[in-house]
Amino acid sequence: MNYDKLDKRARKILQVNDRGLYTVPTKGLYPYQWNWDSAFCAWGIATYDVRRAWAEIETLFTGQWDNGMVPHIVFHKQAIGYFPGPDVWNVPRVPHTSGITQPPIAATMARSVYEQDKHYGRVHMELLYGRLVSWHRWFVKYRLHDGMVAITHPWESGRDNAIDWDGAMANVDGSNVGEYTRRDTAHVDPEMRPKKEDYDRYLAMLYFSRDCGWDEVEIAKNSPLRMADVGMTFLFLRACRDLLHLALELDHETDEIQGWITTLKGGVDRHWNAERGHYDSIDLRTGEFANSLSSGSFLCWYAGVDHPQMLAHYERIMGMVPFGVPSNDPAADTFNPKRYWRGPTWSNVNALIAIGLAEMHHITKAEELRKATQSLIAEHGFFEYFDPYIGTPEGGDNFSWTAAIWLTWAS
Ligand code: 9WN
Repeated sequence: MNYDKLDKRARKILQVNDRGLYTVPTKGLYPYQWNWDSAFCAWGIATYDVRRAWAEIETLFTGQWDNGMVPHIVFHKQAIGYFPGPDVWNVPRVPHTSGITQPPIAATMARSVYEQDKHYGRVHMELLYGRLVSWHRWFVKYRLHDGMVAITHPWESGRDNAIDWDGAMANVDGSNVGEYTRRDTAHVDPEMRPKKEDYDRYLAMLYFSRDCGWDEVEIAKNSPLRMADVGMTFLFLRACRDLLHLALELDHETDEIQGWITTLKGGVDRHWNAERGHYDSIDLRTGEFANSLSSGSFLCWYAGVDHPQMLAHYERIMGMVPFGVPSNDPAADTFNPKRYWRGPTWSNVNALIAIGLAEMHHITKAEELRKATQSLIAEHGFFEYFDPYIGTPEGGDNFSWTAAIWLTWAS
């Protein structure tokens, strides 16, 4: 396998998806700037152009709301092909944005970009730091429940149709959203995307929050779905640790961030589903565990959390599929190797899981996962996700975060 050629191909993908100061996840399917995609892109771009990597993150933060929230999509310019677009979200600000957030990995990725060239990055990091703190404060103020991070919409998790939300989604009424035309299924095989009944509910949740003026207090009380997302808690804990590191580096006060970390560690304990023996999401409307072992649970190591039972689950699951980590447990009856976050393997999640495993001294497992992901991309291309049984590519092609993951970790 010629890796030089693949490095070039990865850069080419990031360049083709470059819209000047931000990168779209892939042409057609996702024509705007997505939050955690951009953070991954910055990490990747920093391997060859640190200046452009800073621009990526800074452009994302042009979408930050006055209350600190960084939205999941920034609609810099009108584009065709995506639904729901800016007209549906109807957020009264410029640039137009969506009204929900996404996994807060920006502090983590900004730290990587900074470490690539500290001399050049110092001023950028100083300027970004306050914005990162205010986003994290927003999470702490509006989204922490017993130290766990709550989502109000599956899109916030970044793992849209994961099985974690099945129980809670069943309680969301999607019957009144009227007619609409999906665009995603025009780009990708509908078998690989969420079902119509999921989309109806996604829209019902969007309309609820929009119609109450994005009032987080009202959303916390009455929105149709509120889940403590195990993946978000782990990623936020990791990001707070990285923010703490940056605070020390820049000589800023650290008490507040240290307090968040302590609170989040308590949340991690709350996520433990003792009956099933793994970290799990919780439906905050009913207080019940989701009883789902999805890839979100395996982000524990990335947050600096180890547990022998999590390792045992990991070994069992990785023994069932040649191309893991599957986004759902292959032993679950909800498992589907094609449908998006209900089975397929995602290279970006693999990178985070493996980096966490290595940091927690599970070096061999981390390296095996890196090699497997490497061959998946080398043999099948820079796709959005892959079939964990046969490795076939799925979803969008020429995918930015897959290219970024190749450059930073997989190659
Ligand atoms: C909704 C862009 C995004 C990713 C998410 C992934 C998918 C969007 C969609 O694409 O979500 O945000 O329309 O399906 O689930 O993780 O950020 O790549």
